[in-house]
Amino acid sequence: MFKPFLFAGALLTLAGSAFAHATLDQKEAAAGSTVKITLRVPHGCNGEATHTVRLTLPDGFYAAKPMPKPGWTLSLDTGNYATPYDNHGTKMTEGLREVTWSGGHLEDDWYDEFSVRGTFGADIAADTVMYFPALQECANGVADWTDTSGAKGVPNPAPKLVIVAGTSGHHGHGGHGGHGGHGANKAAADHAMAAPIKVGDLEISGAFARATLPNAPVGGGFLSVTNTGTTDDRLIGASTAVAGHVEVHEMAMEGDVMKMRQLPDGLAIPAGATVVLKPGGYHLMLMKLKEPLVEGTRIPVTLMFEMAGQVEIPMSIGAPNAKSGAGHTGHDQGGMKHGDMKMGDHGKMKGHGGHGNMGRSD
Ligand SMILES: [Cu+2]
Repeated sequence: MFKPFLFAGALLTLAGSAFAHATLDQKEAAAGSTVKITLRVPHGCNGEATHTVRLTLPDGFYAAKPMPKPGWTLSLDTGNYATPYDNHGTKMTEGLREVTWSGGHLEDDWYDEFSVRGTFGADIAADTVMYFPALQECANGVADWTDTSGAKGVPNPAPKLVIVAGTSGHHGHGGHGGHGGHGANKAAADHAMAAPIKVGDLEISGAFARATLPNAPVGGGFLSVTNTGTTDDRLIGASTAVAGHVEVHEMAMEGDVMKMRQLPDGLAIPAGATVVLKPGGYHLMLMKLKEPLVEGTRIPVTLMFEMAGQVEIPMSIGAPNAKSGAGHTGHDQGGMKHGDMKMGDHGKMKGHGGHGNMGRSD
């Protein structure tokens, strides 16, 4: 399960571009239409058979119903919509957000489809891209299709379709005022905050990083991991295209000196526990940044866990002094933060070069 070569850094995912991607059968859908969307799964996880398929539904895709499949067990996650849906005068505030088909067996060289029917919001602007991030789980690995950046050439693009203008008007839909113009990125970002991303027994939420100045050598990444299982796990590494490499760090006061150091064995995620990476505490250190982290954007970050394997998550870039992600995860993200350190303290930080921009003052 543990694959040391992942630490090469440049390798973001096992599912390289040599493989066909998981995609949607539908290339577009009309705003306001009720349609079936179908995830096409063309291969397994690096040769392994797929036993579980997870499909995350985007904001703007309402009143969804999954299609059961013989041989697979359905499980459903419901939650609040970021933008409530006015269904002919009835305000709908929550619904299906993620569908999991598990316990199946889809060989690497087989093909299958997984469907959900739902309604696209009538007020979604034409040309909005709707992403349906998907994750395949196999005995030892995963194939993730969760990159919603829209960037060309990423190895694991999320399945998507494009909204086209509705053809037959709004069917009497009224009261849509007040939330016009939510673009795909915002909807996806809201959703990334709202729903935890799951890999194995782990649930990851509230991932964010702080915006950096141009030419800043490093940035800090933060998130919460909840281990819902009965087996201890460990965050052993991470990678992202925008950083030369990523380290798992802890930060702690030693006397009156703030020390930051790499955790050579990774960060334990005990069974049943939630471990919070936050400013001033544990964090992902994005080293050798290739470009600045820009507030309001997102970067894909691949996390590697000893037991659960790897998963790619979207990390929202917040303000330079952000204390938590844009969404509310329910966790206390307060407490000591980098901003609590005076700039002068940074000179005393031991164990790293090039961390001068980490603890920019609030
Ligand atoms: Cu650090």
